[in-house]
Amino acid sequence: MEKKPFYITTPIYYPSDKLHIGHSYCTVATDTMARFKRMQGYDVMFLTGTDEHGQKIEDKAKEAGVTPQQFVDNIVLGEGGVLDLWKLMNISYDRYIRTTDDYHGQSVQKIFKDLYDRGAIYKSVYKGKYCTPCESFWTETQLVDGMCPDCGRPVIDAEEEAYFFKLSDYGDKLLKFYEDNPRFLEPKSRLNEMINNFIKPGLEDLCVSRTSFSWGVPVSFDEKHVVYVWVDALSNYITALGYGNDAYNDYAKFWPADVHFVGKEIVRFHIIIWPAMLMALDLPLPKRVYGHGWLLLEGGKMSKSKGNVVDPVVLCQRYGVDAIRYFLLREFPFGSDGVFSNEALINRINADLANDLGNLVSRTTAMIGKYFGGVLPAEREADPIDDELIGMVNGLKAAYEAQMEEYAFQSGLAEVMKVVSRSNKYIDETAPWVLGKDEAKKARLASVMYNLAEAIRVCGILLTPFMPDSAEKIRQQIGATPEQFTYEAARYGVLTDGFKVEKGETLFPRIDIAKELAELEAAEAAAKAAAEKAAKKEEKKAEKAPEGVATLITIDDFAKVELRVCQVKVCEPVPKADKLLRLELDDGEGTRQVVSGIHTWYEPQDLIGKKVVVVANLKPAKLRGVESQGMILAADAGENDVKVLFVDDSVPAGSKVR
Ligand code: ME8
Repeated sequence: MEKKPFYITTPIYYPSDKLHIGHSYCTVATDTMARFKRMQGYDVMFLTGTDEHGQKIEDKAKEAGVTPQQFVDNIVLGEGGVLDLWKLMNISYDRYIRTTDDYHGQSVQKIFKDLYDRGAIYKSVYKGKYCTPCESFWTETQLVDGMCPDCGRPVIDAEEEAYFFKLSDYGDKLLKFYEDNPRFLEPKSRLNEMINNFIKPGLEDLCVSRTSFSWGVPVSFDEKHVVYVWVDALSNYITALGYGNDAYNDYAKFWPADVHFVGKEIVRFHIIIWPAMLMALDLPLPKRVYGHGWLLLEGGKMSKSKGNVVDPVVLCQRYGVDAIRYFLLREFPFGSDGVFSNEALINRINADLANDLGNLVSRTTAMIGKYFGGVLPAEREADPIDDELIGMVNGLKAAYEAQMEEYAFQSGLAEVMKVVSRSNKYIDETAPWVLGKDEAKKARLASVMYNLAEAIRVCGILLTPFMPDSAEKIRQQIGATPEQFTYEAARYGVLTDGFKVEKGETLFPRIDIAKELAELEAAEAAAKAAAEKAAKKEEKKAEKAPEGVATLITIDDFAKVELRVCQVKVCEPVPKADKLLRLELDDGEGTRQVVSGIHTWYEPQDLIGKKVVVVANLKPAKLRGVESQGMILAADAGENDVKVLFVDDSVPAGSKVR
């Protein structure tokens, strides 16, 4: 029978910085779901990738002194880059798309042209607010305290000729679609927020092209425009299947997607803009969008700019990939935010993996080794005490599946761990060490061991999507064949006589929490000290700059500074500020007020009537509440001495200094 297709995606990441554990969260979840669906027998397409265009990347590349392509290549393909991280974390994607891939660019051009030809895109003038880091346009009303509602950073005014997508046409259509498809967005709670904040106030047409930078897909019929990054990025979900290109031929099979997993802050793009684009193109809409929560760190979202990144590579090296994968999906409900801490991580590893699961496997394999040389005899003796455990083992798959179908990873794992705990309790109840002393109880002991082996096997199968490597080790230790370790085999009674148990390495070593936290703290302090040292070095370099190591500027840079001769008319100390003088200057055009920190070296009478040089186009600033409209030039004349540059009296006030 032909397998049913299942198409699942992660957001495509901005390769503007190294990925942090927050990014790994969604990818691990998607990977786990993809593995679960494969295990269920679906033909899975798991897509991930990188969103490589936009002003932010262009700016960062410039800062780094490389081309944008080199910049993204380095972060995606370079050592320790995105692909290395996904390999380390055992991410089994079927396809990786880079928006800089040629085929994707061609498709985006076609999609844009198609939307234009259908009248869904038109040319006009853009006026509004733009958040550069988020690459998002906002209307005045969408700003929160004048700042970007997504990231809280300042926005800039923008005005330029641009193409617009008629998003305003889609409000009612989207509302109807949500109503007809109540499970389109999950968790449901996010839908009201979207409707109330974005759709009810009225959707505005969306600016979908830029001319202020060039790092993007050019609009094919108007090449000075590049396609807005979100139109470029969202299209990846179909271009990666071959829509509008010959690179792949999977569109008919996999579209519409079964689910897009996305972080909660980009739900808006996925349930408003993306469906509207698809409606305009007359294409089917994805079946579901799941908006997961954020991993927070000390109350704030993780991000490099906030300086609180947790490096997934370090975590995987310290605790093992599977322990990290398990923790991420067991600790936090997928739809809600969760606070990440090293302490919670270590506690979870110790409690669930080392104590419960690891112990169960090692105790059981050790006992089967000790009492039966690794192979159970055929003769068994059941007891009513076994029934509860056997019942739980038999019911586990259905309970787990019900949770997994809802993307409730945490609850799916909880079901498995219930059986693990029950098995440990079963060992205490049956006391195999007592049975082992009595030759007449061998058949009973064999039965107890068989039940434990079965519980471990079934749990191991269901843990496979979460911890693929550890599950495989469990399979080998318990002596199950690959056929006895399939999803179909996740029920009691599959192990047949003669299976051979091998006690293997400890699956999850216990972590000494006090020692580990101290080590982490020391490592963190060392990293902080190193960062401070590097910053100081930079500062020193900057301080030294005027003495000759200066950054070279061009004559055009210098021409931007307006230096003017001014005559001091009034001069007096600024109250409650020992070092400041307030001066009124004749600058040739009128009076200008300047505040200067030279009181240590000059009294007002030393200055009145004198002519000085002033930086006249400096942005006004307030010093102790007094506005200063410029800066008087002075020289550092010694260790602690400053001399104002006076100008010959024959030079008229207002003369330009060049
Ligand atoms: O948004 N916890 O890319 P991105 C949980 N290029 N998830 C987190 C997180 C955290 N601390 N930090 C980031 C983009 N994420 C776009 C997507 S899709 C067509 C384009 C998640 O690299 C975030 O919520 O900024 C988002 O879903 C994903 O990482 C990628 O973020």
